[in-house]
Amino acid sequence: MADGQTKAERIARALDHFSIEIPSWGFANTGTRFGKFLQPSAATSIEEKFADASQVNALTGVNPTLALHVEWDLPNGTDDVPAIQQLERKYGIRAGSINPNLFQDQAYKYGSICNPDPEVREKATSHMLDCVEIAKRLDARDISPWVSDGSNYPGTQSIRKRIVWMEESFSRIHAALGPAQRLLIEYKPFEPAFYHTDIADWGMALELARSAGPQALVLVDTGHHYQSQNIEQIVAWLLHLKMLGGFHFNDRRYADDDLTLGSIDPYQVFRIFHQILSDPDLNSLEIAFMIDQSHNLKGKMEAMVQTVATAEELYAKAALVDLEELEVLQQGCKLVEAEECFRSAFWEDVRPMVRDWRRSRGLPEDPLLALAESGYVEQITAERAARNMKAITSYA
Ligand code: PSV
Ligand code: MN
Ligand code: MN
Repeated sequence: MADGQTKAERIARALDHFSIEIPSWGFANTGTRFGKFLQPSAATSIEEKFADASQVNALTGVNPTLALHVEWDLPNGTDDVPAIQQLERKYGIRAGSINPNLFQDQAYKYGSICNPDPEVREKATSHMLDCVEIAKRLDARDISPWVSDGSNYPGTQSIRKRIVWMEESFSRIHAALGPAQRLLIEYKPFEPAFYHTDIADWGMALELARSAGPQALVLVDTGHHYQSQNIEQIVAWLLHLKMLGGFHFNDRRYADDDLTLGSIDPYQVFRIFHQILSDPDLNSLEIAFMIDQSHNLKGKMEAMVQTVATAEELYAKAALVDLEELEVLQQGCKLVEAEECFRSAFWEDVRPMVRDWRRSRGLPEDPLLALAESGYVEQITAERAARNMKAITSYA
């Protein structure tokens, strides 16, 4: 490489600074609007989610935190904080981003912070304020709301008024943040709303973040874009503006499919990582890498480990782009040479070097194989099957 480092050294340096947060909901039974196929080994309690996360981290070493969804994981709000702290100690996993739930309560039928009813807006805002308090007590840095609000038919809602209501709510949340906390605003073009969504794209999220205050940033969920949208360009802009707070990583073929990372388009993830790794301020970037996927059919544990390993491999590939050489080629408009320089890193089979890195850090070199050999999935299947099967019966 132009900087005198071997490929293996480059990869080791990159992976030593790599971590990715796993979502508690990735271990629970999930489905589609057509139904759920329950899994006998799925987690049905917050303790089981911590146990699963701890096992994933033991195999990969790069997942020290667990994203929590407040309604699902702390149904009693701040009262549940001591129980979470106990689980943190017991399983050696810290609480990660705190996710408000603005989409399930019946009160949110016509919106949460965009609801025309001021009482509902207040309820949603006060839920987010509770989330800030939960995050403070858990020493969690990021509060990451996804506002599912929108409308299904033209003319049925005032898009303009709803912008103002969001601004009002987010500035109250921002005012409650501690000095080290951040508000990460996620966008999504459609679903559950099918005509307009109040935060439909990165421009809207960016403006809302700016109007909320300096600790508000944008969260990019890779599944939340229209077909063929250039996500790495959005990432480049947010990096340029210093407004990129984090990612929800998953893959998709059609819409917000929440598939395992890189299963459909690994080159896109590589291109996103390249934007980050080529940022001139790379060493001071604070970008939360998080997974947001749900596995209806793949085993929960296997899917999570597979995604983490894929993320490491794609990050390692992106670390191999020879930035100095690429810059010269770009500057000289050497189109084919520049493209080849760029994608030869993508074609490189980094798996042997990633395995070496894992071994040198005392980790299993093949975490998926190690999971299979550990017997963990069989163990949790035996422990949890009865409860999950009961759920299957009651579901039918
Ligand atoms: C919505 O599609 C989303 O991406 C948000 O991040 C939610 O918090 C998450 O999925 C779980 O439903
Ligand atoms: Mn998401
Ligand atoms: Mn999503």
